[in-house]
Parts: sequence; structure tokens; C-alpha cells
Amino acid sequence: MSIVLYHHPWSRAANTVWMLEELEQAYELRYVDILAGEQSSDEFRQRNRMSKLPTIVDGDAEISESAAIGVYLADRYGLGRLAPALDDPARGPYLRWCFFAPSVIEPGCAAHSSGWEFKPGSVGWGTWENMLATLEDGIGDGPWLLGDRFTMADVIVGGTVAFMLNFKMIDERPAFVAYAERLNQRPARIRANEKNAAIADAHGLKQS
Ligand SMILES: N[C@@H](CCC(=O)N[C@@H](CS)C(=O)NCC(=O)O)C(=O)O
Repeated sequence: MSIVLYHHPWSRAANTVWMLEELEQAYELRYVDILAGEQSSDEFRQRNRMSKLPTIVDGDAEISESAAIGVYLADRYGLGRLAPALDDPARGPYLRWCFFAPSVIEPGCAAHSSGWEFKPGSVGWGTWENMLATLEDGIGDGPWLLGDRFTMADVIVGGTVAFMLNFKMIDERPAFVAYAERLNQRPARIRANEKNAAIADAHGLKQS
């Protein structure tokens, strides 16, 4: 039985397609028209009470939250390959980066672009400068967050960095741009981009 991904190409579910392509797992996409509000239907809310994409169903398991989906998929289908094994010393840094995207980069960028007022010591993402510098140090010369080893952390963090660069929500530091360019060359990302674009076309979606 293949994995079902509740999907819209203009959502974080587009990045979940990339995760599945990296893992070379069979999957099917179920289109949820988030522009028409289908994510708020009673049927979809049974799957994800937050009314948000992505959500996956894998046999009896239902998972939402993009980073959790990435960690789940890599452990289940890529342990020792896209996820360090449980007793591998790289496991800690790997998990740190997987959680850094949703808990530090995303709220940090939202706070910065929206001009929120907050005390950096009281929020999990701290200061804008420290968040950027930590990310820049983490990427370093790469090529990946764990050095030569590409992992699901790169799909999670890399997808977020690429999104933030695209929407000009993060500084165009050379390390970020070079990292996004390296990620763009991955065959799985290219395949995912093609699939997402084909679905957007099939549904008549046009970027304004
Ligand atoms: N924390 C969630 C956020 C998911 C999220 O915000 N999804 C957006 C699309 S990228 C969505 O479904 N929006 C529809 C809505 O809020 O009505 C995750 O990382 O999966």
C-alpha cells in the first residue's frame, strides 16, 4: 500500500513530495483545494485538526507537521541513509537541525518580516542576527548540514531556506544562496518540482 499525501502544490506539502522522492517511496497525492477552503472540511479536520497541509497516511499511521513527517519517513524508510541510526553520534545534530526549521527559522522569519515586538530572551527563536549566524555557521561550506552526508535535515531546513529566499524573508547571504543552489541540483528535488508544477498546471494555478 502506498503512502497517501494530502497535497496542494502551493503549500508545504510540495516539500513533502521532495521527501518522498528522496526516499524513492511509492506515494499517491490527494489534492486538497486550500484556496477553496477544503482543508477546513469536517472530513479533512478528522485527519488534521489544524486544517493544514501536509498530512500523510501510511497504513494505520497518520502524521501531520512537515518536520515530523520528514523525521518519520526518514526513520521508517531511510534509517542509516537519510537519517542517522539511533546510536550514531550524528543523530543528535541531525535532530537539532530537523527541529531548528519549524521552531527557530520559521517563527524567526515571521517575527522579523511582520515587525513583531518581543523580548529575544523570552522566545525560542532569539534574535534575528543570532538565528541567521547560527544557520550560516551550520551550513558553512557544506555541502550539507552534516558535512558530506545529505540527510532529511537538509530537506527540512533546505526547503525552508529556499522558501524564505524565494519570498525575500531571509537575507541573501552567499552561504544560503549556494546551499539552495546545491539543493536545486538534487534529482529528487527536480522531480518533485516537476510534479508540483504539473499539478499546479492541471488545476489552472497561476502565480500572480
Ligand atoms: N506547522 C505546519 C504548518 C502547515 C501550514 O501552515 N500549512 C499551510 C500551507 S503551507 C496550510 O495548510 N494553510 C491552510 C490554512 O491555514 O487554511 C507544518 O509545518 O506542517
